[in-house]
Amino acid sequence: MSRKWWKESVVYQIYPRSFNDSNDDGVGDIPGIIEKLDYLKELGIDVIWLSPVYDSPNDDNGYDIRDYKKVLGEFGTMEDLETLLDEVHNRDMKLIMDLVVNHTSDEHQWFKEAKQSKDSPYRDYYIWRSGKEGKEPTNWESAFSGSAWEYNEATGDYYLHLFSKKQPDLNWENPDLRAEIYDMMRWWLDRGIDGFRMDVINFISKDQSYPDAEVEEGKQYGSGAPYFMNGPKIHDYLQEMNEQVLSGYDVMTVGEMPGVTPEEGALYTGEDRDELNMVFNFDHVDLDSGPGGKWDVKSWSLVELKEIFTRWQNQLAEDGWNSLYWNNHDQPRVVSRFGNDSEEYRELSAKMLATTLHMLKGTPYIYQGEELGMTNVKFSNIDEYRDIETLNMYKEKVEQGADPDEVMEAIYIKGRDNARTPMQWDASENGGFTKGEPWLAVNPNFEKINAEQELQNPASVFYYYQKLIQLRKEYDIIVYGDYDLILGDHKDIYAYTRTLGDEKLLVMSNFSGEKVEFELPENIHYQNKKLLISNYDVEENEDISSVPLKQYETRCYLLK
Ligand code: TEU
Ligand code: CA
Repeated sequence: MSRKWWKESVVYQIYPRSFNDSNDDGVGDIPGIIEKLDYLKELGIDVIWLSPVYDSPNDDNGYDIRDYKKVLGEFGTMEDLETLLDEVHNRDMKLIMDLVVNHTSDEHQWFKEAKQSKDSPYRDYYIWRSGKEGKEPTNWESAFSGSAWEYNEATGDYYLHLFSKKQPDLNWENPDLRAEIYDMMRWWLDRGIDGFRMDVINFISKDQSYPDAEVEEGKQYGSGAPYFMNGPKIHDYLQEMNEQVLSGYDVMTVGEMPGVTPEEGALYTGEDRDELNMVFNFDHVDLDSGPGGKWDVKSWSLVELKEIFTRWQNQLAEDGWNSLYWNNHDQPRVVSRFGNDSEEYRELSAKMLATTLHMLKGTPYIYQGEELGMTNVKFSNIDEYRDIETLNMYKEKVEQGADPDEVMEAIYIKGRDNARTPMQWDASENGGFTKGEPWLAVNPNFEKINAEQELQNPASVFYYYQKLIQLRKEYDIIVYGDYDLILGDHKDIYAYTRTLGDEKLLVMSNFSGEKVEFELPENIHYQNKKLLISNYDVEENEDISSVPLKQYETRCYLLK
């Protein structure tokens, strides 16, 4: 397996709207990010992934781009972005940008022209179909509720939007559109950015026959996913993009891919296939979703979680590379989801989850605030929420007669605004994020959970993440060692080893709030052991053939 800088890196995701507001208008901005680069350097991360900062009407907080080559006024100027890039590079870090090319905003110049007439030169940049018997061309549901098709008066037909109706899908069948996207990518790479995170990039090739979806009884729309996820030409497009753009630069790429399987993941990331470096899969974050989708919340089991990670670890063991994440701007906070956010166990379980993830084989991603153990939020009124997915879903469900309190319960568990409340910098008003009115309220627990307080406490979650990142720099085995699951059937313990040469890492994590006994499998032999990290105090010479693990305890040993 070849050595690569992006395999040895830790990535930190910034959601700019919620990171740091430098001019107190309530919205995070690029100068605000620059102010905090020393904080990120202190944490030790290598790469920053910046969620979209492009010009946008913000129907979906920047994932609806109006102009790919312009910075959103609220966030600053192109000059600010250039300064950011320089300042990141000055600190020996890298910056990757979000590439959102499955769709644009409906306010993008291309779409404004395309929708005017069937003869527009941009018409074929988007996906148009005639209605069927006065209805939409297919019965596909949009990710943000309602039909995935919108009628356009001027042309008398419908355009496809897998997300909001202000996010029309681009037509990748059109070579001119593809050339235009590649051009735009080169334009950014020539400015010195270090790669891309590619939004829903496995959605760009659609089945050209546009079949109807299966629809559950009593429902109007169904999931068109089988006809656009990992579609027929997806590998052709990614290989073309690689050949025309990426191969000319030493950059990293990670493709966000809902519905990707480990087998497909191996194809997307295989070294000789020249597509992408990594993908984000959704298997572990779909674990608590029932058959009705993400809002159909169900309980999860550790055995299943281990199976999912292990499947990905094994499938990409020889060829390909994993990305490792618990959190991003779309997911609830991990400590509330797979840990325990009570006062007693929040920090312990946040550290346990971090260890479990960072010691797996792959490139770890940290989402802003995760390094502080930030939690989910519960706003009592739907008006306090801002996320389009949450708001549309709430409206639709309540109109259909659902109990609003029950809908709120699902939002508390799964809503995207859990991740989007502003960064908690200190205990001052609005957690030090802004002196103005924040665009989304700060989580009221900021007085207890904030960066300033954690930077003063050597036992904080922050310094624990710092140590995990440091260990990766010191021990090759953390990056390149082979993964093996142990105690796979244990319902509370996630344990595994990593092997490189004659060394082994041993990771043991108790996911439960009970004490449990860890029994070391007899086939694991060693002469010396060294404790690399733990979230409780541990006797260095303690015998580990049998370990009474405390609540949410985690340990990582190096065995020789
Ligand atoms: O998300 C794609 C996606 O499929 C989901 O994670 C989505 O956020 C939704 O929650 C499904 O329930 C990406 C971006 O990360 C997301 O923020 C955007 O809203 C979306 O694409 C559209 O660009
Ligand atoms: Ca601002």
